[in-house]
Amino acid sequence: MLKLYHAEPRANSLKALLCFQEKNLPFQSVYVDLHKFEQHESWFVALNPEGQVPVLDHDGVIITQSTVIGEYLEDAFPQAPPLRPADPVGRARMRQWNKFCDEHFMNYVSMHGWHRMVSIIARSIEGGEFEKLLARIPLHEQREKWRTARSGFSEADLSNATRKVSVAIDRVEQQLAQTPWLAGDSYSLADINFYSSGGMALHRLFPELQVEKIAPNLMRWLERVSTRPGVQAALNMPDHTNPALRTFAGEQR
Ligand SMILES: N[C@@H](CCC(=O)N[C@@H](CS)C(=O)NCC(=O)O)C(=O)O
Repeated sequence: MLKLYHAEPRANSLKALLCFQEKNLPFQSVYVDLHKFEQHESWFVALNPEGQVPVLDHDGVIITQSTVIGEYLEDAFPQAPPLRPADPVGRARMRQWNKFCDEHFMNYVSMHGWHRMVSIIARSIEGGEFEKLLARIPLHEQREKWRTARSGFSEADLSNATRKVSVAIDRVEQQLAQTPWLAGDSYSLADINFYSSGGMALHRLFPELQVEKIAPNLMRWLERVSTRPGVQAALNMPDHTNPALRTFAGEQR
């Protein structure tokens, strides 16, 4: 049996949910409430010592890391619609884009997400309680991120992140001028990764970058991705985000 522990259909949770929906794989959905910090509770840390979603449980075998979950589903269920190019070059291109999304792009979009949304949650918690919650976070980097979300990201870091997002947009635009999908002729895990990591709403999240004007190929790609039935199905999964906190997340829809 396939069981996916995930939060709202956004970012890394969305990436894993999209793979299931695109491959039409039945799975049991287990919602982990990040607003209640369930990801740091001992039962969840026993599943994933990093205290983060998504987590896949396949007949008792635990797989973490959203990009790895996507590749795992490809290997374990080759008969379901493939999300990997058939040829080695296409697969290499797909993995290069995945690396780019995981190691660069996602972090910079995420900083703005944390600045606009998570900081509101962090500041709403009383100081002593906040320190107790921080003490439970297993990853040092994540603990620091929560702390910064409360104190505030610097303008210099935020504008550097915007600059990096702008570089990513140029890179994707150039690729999509040459091929219909990021890794070539077929829709793949690379498209899923870029879309979930923030590509789904760059034009709304960063209006100052004028994405609609400078990246017509990216906008056409976005239309093709977002109207896919698998994508619609994933986006329509329950969203428990407090409506007052949806300024960043809600705009992504
Ligand atoms: N590299 C991990 C990152 C997972 C991650 O950052 N998950 C976020 C949700 S998108 C999370 O659990 N955040 C809550 C926290 O870190 O406290 C992956 O790709 O799965």
